[in-house]
Amino acid sequence: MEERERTTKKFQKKRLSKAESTHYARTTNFSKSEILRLHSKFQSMTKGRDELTFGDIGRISEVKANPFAHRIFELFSEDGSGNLSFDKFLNMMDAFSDDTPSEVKLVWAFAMWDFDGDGIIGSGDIKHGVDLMTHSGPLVQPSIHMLQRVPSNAGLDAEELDLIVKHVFQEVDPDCEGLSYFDFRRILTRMPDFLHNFHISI
Ligand SMILES: [Ca+2]
Repeated sequence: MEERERTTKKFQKKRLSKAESTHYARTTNFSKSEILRLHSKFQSMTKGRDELTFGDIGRISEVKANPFAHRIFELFSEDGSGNLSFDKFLNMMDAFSDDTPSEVKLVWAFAMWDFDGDGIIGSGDIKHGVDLMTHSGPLVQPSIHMLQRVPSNAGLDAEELDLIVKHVFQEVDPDCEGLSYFDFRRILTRMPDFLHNFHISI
């Protein structure tokens, strides 16, 4: 018997009630059967615990390849810890599903880049994002034009990082006031690939 099957057998999977699956089907883009499948998957990954941690999922290759994966977990968790209850896990999967309107994805993409949560994407946020992108896996989130040319795993030093952030701002925000949600939306709507790549499949 495979190791994974043995582990899965150690706990009893709970089933969602009809009322719960109906509620989730109403509040997300998923059908009831997709919700049941995601619930079963959630329980397999947490081995029956109430919360999914990044450690439970971080080994999945698509997640591993996304430099923003941990940031996304933080964003969707209730307390910013990165641990997700089933509700929050479903919210995350919903935001990244192909049926979710671009406008909703843009709101989440903006929140993802606004690391300090002040409602503006400033140079500190860009720096943080570029740092993540260049120190983790391959680039899977093409972003502002300049960032697309940053080689993955470049391991930039502080000076190089500052230079890239400066270039990004010359391109998108010459006044250096930081990007509001509307600035961000204007830039990204010129880049249809960005939102096309804004998905997670598990
Ligand atoms: Ca910010």
